[in-house]
Amino acid sequence: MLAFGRLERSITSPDEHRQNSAFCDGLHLCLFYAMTYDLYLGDRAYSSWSLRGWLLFEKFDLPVRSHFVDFSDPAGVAAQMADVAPARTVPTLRLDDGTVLSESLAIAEEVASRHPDAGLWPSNPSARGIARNLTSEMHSGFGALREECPMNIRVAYKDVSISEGVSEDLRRLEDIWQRARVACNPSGPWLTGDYSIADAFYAPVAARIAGYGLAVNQDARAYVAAHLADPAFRRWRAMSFAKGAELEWYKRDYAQTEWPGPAPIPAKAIEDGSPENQACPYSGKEVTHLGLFDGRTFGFCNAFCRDKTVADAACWPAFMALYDS
Ligand SMILES: N[C@@H](CCC(=O)N[C@@H](CS)C(=O)NCC(=O)O)C(=O)O
Repeated sequence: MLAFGRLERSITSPDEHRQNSAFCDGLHLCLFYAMTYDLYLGDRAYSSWSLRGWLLFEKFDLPVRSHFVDFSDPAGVAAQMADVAPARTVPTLRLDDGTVLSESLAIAEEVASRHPDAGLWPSNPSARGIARNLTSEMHSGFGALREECPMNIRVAYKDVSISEGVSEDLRRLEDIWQRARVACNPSGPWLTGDYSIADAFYAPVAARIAGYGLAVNQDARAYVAAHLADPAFRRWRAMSFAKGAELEWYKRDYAQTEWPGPAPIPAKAIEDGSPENQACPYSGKEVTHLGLFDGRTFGFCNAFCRDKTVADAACWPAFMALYDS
């Protein structure tokens, strides 16, 4: 388990992405909350396990109410999760009957069992076995990579020197990813066919390879690039810029470079201007915060909505529908 220099406080409100979505009106909101799961997550910039947990719901369009633990609070993670004891790490999932799951693998398996038609595991038995094996190996392995290159999804470093252990982890990743693709012959970029739990589990690995500029073979680079271009991954990363403290523990002294993912639409927050829209593209509420996107002004209902869009506008369908209209 990771130790943090400064630790966290209590649970925050439901995930803003969902909060600002079409779910958030009157009766729909009540129905949505009555049938959903509670997912406890950590800081988006740093919590690689939280990214996995969140992707399970985001990629497969499953209803969830997210609660964010604050990594910067001195009280610590476990103290903030008192209402889901004995869980003390993120992600943690509370089922509608109150059952608490605090291991990512158990969360993935249970959610897949409860939503058999959602496609969390491949339907082909061989591909499913390979996906399960890849997922299990990620859950228990790659210790050197995880230890030496903690996820810090906001930055990209260059000229990073790595240990023999990290190098061995990278060679192992190249090997198992390539074997999976040879065995499953996927038509797209993912390991075993359509995006599955296995890919969600390797998304933070891709973030580490990208963020630390780690050298991997061409096939592995293509797989990493697919994660960086994935709209759901981009939304998580965009939200990491909109909320969350900068934590010393994750900082490294390496020189920084451009994030190797798709370049965002040039954008910045602004104070004054005449927006093209009167209603926030996410909530439909009145516009109070402004952003400038490639010279055009758009408005949002709060700073989080604005800042996540400024960070990477193209990954937000509701905003792009407005931008392209
Ligand atoms: N085995 C857990 C690991 C989860 C984990 O270590 N999460 C980290 C954040 S990425 C955490 O909550 N750390 C809190 C702490 O160390 O106090 C899982 O499968 O999800």
